[in-house]
Amino acid sequence: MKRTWYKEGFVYQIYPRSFKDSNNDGIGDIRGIIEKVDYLNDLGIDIVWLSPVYKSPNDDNGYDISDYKDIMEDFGTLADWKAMISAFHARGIKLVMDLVVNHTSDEHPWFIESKKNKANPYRDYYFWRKGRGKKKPNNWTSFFTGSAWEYDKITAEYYLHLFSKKQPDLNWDNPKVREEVKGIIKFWLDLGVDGFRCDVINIISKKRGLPNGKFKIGLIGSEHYMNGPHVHEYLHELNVDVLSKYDCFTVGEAVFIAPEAALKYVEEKNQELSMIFHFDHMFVDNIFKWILRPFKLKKLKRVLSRWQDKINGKGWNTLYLENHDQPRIVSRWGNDKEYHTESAKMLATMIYFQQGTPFIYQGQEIGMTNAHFTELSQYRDVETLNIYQLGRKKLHLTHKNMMKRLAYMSRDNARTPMQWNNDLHAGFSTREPWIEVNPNYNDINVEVAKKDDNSIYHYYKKIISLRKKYDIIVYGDYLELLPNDKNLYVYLRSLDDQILLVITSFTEKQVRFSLPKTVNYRDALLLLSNYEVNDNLTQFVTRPYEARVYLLNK
Ligand code: TEU
Ligand code: CA
Repeated sequence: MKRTWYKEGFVYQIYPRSFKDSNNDGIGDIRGIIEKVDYLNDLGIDIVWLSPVYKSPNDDNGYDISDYKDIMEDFGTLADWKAMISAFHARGIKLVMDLVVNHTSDEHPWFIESKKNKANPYRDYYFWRKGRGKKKPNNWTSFFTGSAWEYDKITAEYYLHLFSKKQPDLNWDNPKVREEVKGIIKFWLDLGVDGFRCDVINIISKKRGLPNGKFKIGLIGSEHYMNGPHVHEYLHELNVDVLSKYDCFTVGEAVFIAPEAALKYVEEKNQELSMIFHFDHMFVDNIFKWILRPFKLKKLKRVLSRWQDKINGKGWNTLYLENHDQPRIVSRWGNDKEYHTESAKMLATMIYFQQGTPFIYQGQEIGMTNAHFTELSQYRDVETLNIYQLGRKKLHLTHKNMMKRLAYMSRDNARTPMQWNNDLHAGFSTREPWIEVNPNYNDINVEVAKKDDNSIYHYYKKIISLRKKYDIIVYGDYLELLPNDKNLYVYLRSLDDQILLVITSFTEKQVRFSLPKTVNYRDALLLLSNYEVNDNLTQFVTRPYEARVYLLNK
């Protein structure tokens, strides 16, 4: 395994709209991030992944880009951005930008041109097709519900959009499109960025002819673009032509992918991506996100162990529990009431001692919870609002039923403003923010957390520092123990003559833990725990959501 900084670094994701508002217009911005650079440095993180800050009409909060080489007015200017990257670099923090190139905004000049007429030189930057009589060009559906085709009367044709209708898909088979993307990547690398998080990158290549999808439910047509026919060629081309010339890394967001397929992207010899985000563990408590099912620890363990086992030694994993598209983990698999602190710490322990680059999402380090919104009008997210309409109008589900699903899964759960202190609007802004602040900000905020030695914040800080101190946490091999236990997740990492033992309990019930006889060691050191520990590690009874990490010497 090649050793390198992006495997060793701890990544912090910033969702700029909700991080810190510097000019009090209710929207987070780049100057706000600059105010918090020392906060991030103090936490110990090494890399920042910044969600999109490019010019955008904000149909999907910046994931609909109208100018890839400039900054959204709400967020500031390119000069502000330059000041921000300098502030990061001055503290040794790297910056990763979000690269959203499966689609542009419909307000991007390329799309505006391509709409004009069929002969326009930009026409072929997108997928324009005639209808089949009165019907759409094919039966594909969008990630955000409804048909993936939108009719445009100027040329009486439809264009493809796998996300909202303001996010037309780019045609990567057109070499000019690939050259444009290379230009964008080069532009930011030359300004000093250290890498990219590549949005929905495994769906950029669509099957020629755009045939109808076989399955009639779910994301119809997806078999024709998930890990599509030329995706590996195109990513290899970007890598060889641009990325490989810089000291940078890429993390690709890959939807609905198995580890075997993931390896093709991340095996070092293939020269495509450095690592990917998969979603397998995010589907443990739901099917297609909106059909909820009970969380089962055994399922989670099976999924995570499979990813560890298949990628280990060949590629590199990512470790995450939250991002701007997922609900808050402590509300999801923990207990955000009686055991808020214990369960948030346990979940962090469970994931961040595995092999892979760790990513935390803003607010996760203080245990921010779901928003618990009760009115539809409190939601802002385009996906959330669309799914509500689909549930009500097409499936005839009750308002109450839909609100329950949203309260659990909506992306807005992660998008409420960062909770900095006890001031009005949690110190995020002095003005009413674009989305409501979680009312629990008086108890859960950075200022309170910093003062409390037992806080989730200090626990995260400890995890981050341990990872810097012990190579085994970064590079050790993974081995799961007790796979049939319904309550405990226990695993080992091993490197040379050391073993790391991670024990986590997913229940408030007491569970008897016994270390399997196969684990032999001479001495043990407790590196981390979410309770005080006075007993022996070979056998003990767990407390609610208990977590322990031991370093064993063979
Ligand atoms: O997300 C793609 C994706 O598949 C999902 O996680 C998405 O958020 C949705 O919940 C599917 O049900 C990426 C971005 O992370 C997301 O914010 C964007 O909305 C999307 O791509 C389009 O750019
Ligand atoms: Ca602002």
